[in-house]
Amino acid sequence: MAALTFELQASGLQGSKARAGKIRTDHGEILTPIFMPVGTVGSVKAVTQQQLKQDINAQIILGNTYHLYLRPGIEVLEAAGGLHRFNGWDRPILTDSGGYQVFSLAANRKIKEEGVMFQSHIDGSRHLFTPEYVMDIQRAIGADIIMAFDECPPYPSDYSYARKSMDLTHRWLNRCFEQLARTEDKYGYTQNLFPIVQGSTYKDLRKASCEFVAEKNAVGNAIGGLSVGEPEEMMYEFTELCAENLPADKPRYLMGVGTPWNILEGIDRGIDMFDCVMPTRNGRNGMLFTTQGLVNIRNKKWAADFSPIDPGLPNEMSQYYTKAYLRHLFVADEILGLQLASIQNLSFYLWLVTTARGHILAGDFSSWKQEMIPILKQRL
Ligand code: PRF
Repeated sequence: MAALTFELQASGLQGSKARAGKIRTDHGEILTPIFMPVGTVGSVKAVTQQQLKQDINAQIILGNTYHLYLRPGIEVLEAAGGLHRFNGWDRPILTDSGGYQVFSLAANRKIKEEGVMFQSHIDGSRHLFTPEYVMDIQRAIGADIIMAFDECPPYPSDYSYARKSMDLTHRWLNRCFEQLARTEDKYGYTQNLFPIVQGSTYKDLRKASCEFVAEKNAVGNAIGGLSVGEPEEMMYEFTELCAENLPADKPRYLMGVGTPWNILEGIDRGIDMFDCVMPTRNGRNGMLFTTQGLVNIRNKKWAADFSPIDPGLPNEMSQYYTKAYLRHLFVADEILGLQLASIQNLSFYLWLVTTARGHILAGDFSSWKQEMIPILKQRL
């Protein structure tokens, strides 16, 4: 069918680089800026697809090549007719390439020109991920947006390692595009490849990587290698530098970011897409993100607080249940607690980007952001 397109609807108001736009895919539209809930193994943990649509208003979710390849495996996914059919999510899906997970999860990994040899974190079995194979796997998973196979160097990395790593990521990127051109969309809809900028925390490398990536003229571009332990200000500085050096008419995706204030700062610097495990992972640990600030729901102070979980969110769940009840569920180790906290946090993240979009279109994003950030950071 049709390649992904991006329509810019507003940008550059009040001195901000924030943009509002519309991405079109064969599985529907995505209004940007957007946050994408992470569904690593094809499931956004503790949340049903119905809740993702009705309560959370998710427009696109993530899957992960490394995890889906190990379990359930591409044979099952192919037999199902792709991940959309398998998990029942009929809106867009983006899959990360597994590069990042191979580095963070797998054992005994060895990086070579050819690709990465690693052992599964599940059963120790040996595998080789090459850029070509990772494209084939993502074809089989059937994501609408597939990510290039990259190496994400740790922070800090010395200059010489960062440069070698970036050059390898670039050579792998060429191989990703070649493999994609040699193969066909698996399930009748278009699968779109996003390249990833690397270059660690070196300005000249980042610029060179943006230039290399921009020349690919892909339908969207990603920034990797940030939010890996560097100071927040440094992440913002490099986000800005990369956004400035990537095409303005294509969506920009900042991978694995971040806190609510990181997201607003990213939007302000021209980022359109975000993903992070934080709302779901922290939610399962009892940390809530709300329109009023941060809540540790296990805290005794909520024991008899019968106010809604989040009076500022429009979704029914956040209005219907009380903080006292949710605290009780956590203290009693009830699985419903994990569900409600995950829905709260994802609803909040989607509210945040949707509200940001409204302010970008209204032309007052900068002043709204300045007002919001201290509220989002405060501990209730
Ligand atoms: N590369 C890939 N996935 C990622 C990252 C990256 O650098 C990051 C870094 N924050 C998160 N997820 N492929």
